[in-house]
Amino acid sequence: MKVRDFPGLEAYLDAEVAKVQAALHRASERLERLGPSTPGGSEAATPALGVDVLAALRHGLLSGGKRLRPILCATAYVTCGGRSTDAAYDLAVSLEMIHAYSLMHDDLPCMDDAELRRGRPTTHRVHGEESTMTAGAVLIPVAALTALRAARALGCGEDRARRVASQLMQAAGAGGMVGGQWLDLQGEGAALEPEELDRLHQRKTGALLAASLLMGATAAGASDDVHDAMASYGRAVGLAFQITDDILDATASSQALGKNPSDTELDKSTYVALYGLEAARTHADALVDRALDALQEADVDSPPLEALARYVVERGS
Ligand code: GRG
Repeated sequence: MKVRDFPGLEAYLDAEVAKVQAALHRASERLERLGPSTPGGSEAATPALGVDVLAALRHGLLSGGKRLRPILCATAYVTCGGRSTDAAYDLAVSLEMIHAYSLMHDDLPCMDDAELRRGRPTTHRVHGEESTMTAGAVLIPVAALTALRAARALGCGEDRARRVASQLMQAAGAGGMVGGQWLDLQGEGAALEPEELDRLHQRKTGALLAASLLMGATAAGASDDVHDAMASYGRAVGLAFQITDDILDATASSQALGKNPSDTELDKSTYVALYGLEAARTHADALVDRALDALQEADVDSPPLEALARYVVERGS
């Protein structure tokens, strides 16, 4: 299995971000229909959402970010034989919806109380806490429905479409991101053991990144071997991503990160505190090797997935 014509990582990321952004705009247009009717538009019955909530949604969903999760999903889909169509990116942005909601809620005063995200004031600082809470919560069912509909549009039968949507919801739920965030909040001020830190981050950050690969592979109807390889790649890259996040939090400027480093301030256990900078880097690199080995063992030859795994640990923000 080989993905041909890889133009190099920078050009690849530019092209992928553009396709993800287009899919996010399609999704956002659908969300706008939940609001009050626009001048000249059809007269809606009672709008489901107010203009302030829609503004918070646009802020959280459309502005910036690396778009790594949808890019991984679309790349896995194409690597496993799928075609790079609009529906593939509609599926991919269901992951970005969950990611966007998680960042909007994570930045709230009751959680990390952050002022800055992606180089801009956080959503609640601009649109208020109520609108941000609501906009984030709305994105959860919208993401599930987006994944289901996109998988159907890609020609997955009903069983496979439901499997894809449930992979997303499982990664987002108590055994995944929400459970990991809860462990993270509980762990503030405590010195976690290595296994506890791994468990926390495999859920909080790793689960959604791993689901990106799984959803792409499942939607494309990958064989069991390739599916397992994508799962192993996703788990390894997910943890490598978080270790790198900790390294960046300890070493990069607010300007480079587009957010204020917060681990020390919030007294969180991190891979850097646990292992030191150099050992944390070595650990992240070893995880990338593990991810690439998993692909090789299943005969998956995907230059973009290889480059994306390296990018996860070499990125500057
Ligand atoms: C109510 C307990 C409870 C949970 C709600 C808030 C929440 C769900 C989960 C938080 C999950 C979270 C914030 C994980 C951090 C993941 C992470 C490292 C984000 C940064 O991702 P990037 O670098 O961001 O991909 P960009 O900006 O590029 O999209």
